[in-house]
Amino acid sequence: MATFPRQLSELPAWKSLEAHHRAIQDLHLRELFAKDPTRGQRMALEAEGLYLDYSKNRVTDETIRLLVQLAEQSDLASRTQAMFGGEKINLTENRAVLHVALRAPRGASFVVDGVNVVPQVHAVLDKMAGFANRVRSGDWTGHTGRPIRNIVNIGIGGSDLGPVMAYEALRHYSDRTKVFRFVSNVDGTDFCEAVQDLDPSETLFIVSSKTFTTQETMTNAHSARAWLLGAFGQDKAAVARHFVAVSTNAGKVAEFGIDTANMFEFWDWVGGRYSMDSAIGLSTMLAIGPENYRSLLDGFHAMDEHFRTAPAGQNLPVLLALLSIWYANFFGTDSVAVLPYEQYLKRFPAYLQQLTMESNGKYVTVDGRHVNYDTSPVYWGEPGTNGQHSFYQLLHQGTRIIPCDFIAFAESLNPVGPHHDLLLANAFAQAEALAFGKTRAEVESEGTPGWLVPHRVFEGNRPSNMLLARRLTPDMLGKLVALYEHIVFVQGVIWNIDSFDQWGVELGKVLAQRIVPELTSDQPPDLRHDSSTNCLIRRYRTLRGR
Ligand code: G6Q
Repeated sequence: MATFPRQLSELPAWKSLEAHHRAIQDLHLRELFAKDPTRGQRMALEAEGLYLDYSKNRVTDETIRLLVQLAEQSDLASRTQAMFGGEKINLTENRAVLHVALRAPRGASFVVDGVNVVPQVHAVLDKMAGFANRVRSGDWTGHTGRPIRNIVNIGIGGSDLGPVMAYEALRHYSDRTKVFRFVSNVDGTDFCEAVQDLDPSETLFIVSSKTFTTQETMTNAHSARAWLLGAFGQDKAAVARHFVAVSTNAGKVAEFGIDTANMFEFWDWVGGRYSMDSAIGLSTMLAIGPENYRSLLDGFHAMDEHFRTAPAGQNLPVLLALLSIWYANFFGTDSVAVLPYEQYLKRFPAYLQQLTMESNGKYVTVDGRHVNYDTSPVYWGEPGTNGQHSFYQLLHQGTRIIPCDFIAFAESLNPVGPHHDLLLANAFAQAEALAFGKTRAEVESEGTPGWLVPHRVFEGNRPSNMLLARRLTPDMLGKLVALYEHIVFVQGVIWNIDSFDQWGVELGKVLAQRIVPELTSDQPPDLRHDSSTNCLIRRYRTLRGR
């Protein structure tokens, strides 16, 4: 695999964008809309049932033209081909990046090391479906013959955030007779609270871990096993009926005591944060059933195809990635607010935080140089309208510009009274207010006393995207997630970084291991950290009477 000896900031399109930014940075959205009454219709894009209004961005047609040039000069087309072609584009781990194969239809072909992986993908999906149907129908029973009513996913990071988000997002489609819980934190409270009202004889644990060595997950899995065995008089035979695993590591799964017949496999070409549609989605399939799960995968696949084939200027992920780069690298903004006006998407911002920041929070290029430009902004957010009563103050009148992604649906899954029209009115009104603000003249014309006027003026010119779809379905969730996956990919290509490794996470996994014995040893340990860490360890030991 070749490296890419180019300097982003030396590309002609980058230089042109710098000059263009100087020329238009003070243009106000009010002027842009006044000059072009068709802007709202023109600067919109629809693909796969997802409508994007990007007219409230601080861009002109020239900006978009130059950004598309930047994508071209960054070899986006060939890098995209390399990903879909199964090349080892995760350079630092020497791995292919083929989450797109996870949602490929039966009969498609994605090749890794000369092998078409799609049949393996479907073999696992079929095995998952067989298992899910047995659990959902009550045919799979626990140790004492009782059907499973509670499903607890144990996993962390990529083995947790996707499943949690998808369960919450698709709750409307889920089997309401079952209880779903998710345990991730090594803090014992997470596990204890998750199981405190559950009957062990009706509880199934899914231990989800790509490596099956992650400290948090293995600690929680061992506590779960102890909890279960405690209820069954230490009868180890119970484990096989109450534990299944999702992993790439059959050896470790067997060592834990889980029958590998009840292990659902995935592969090293699926990164943790790109794995919610692999077997890591077993809890999602148990919740919504295999057919809805297939529809989720079809949604992902439809967006993959759009991304792979649409020209840059009409390509949703490419355009959104380019706009994010426009703000992060030329306006110097350092965060993006993701604002779903859909309660079911309450965990979507948290999910996106890992996807975006673990992928693109990097300062070294693929060829090992320090970047001389910013990479991923901080992604954060809360569902509307709650955010409006908290941090939107800063979005409207703070000193920083924070580009916003609004996500809304025309139809509610819970149509009750006037709620949905009110919800959507709020989403549209917020985007409008951010863009156009409220001028001094407007505030004065309302009879506002002079001293209060500055406080009530809104400068506006705050950019946002509005994503609007008909309804939150499994298919649409798949499209939305794939949209952001590909946004992250395009950003990474342009920033010339490896979006698929996570050395920062690996560091944390190692560091804590060294301190554990220093906290627990009977004898005072020989501490060789810095004075702050040494002091904290000693104080903890004193507080714990050690
Ligand atoms: C994701 C990261 C990380 C990972 C967790 C859990 O891309 O690699 O968040 O998912 O560390 O790892 P395991 O699935 O191996 O337990």
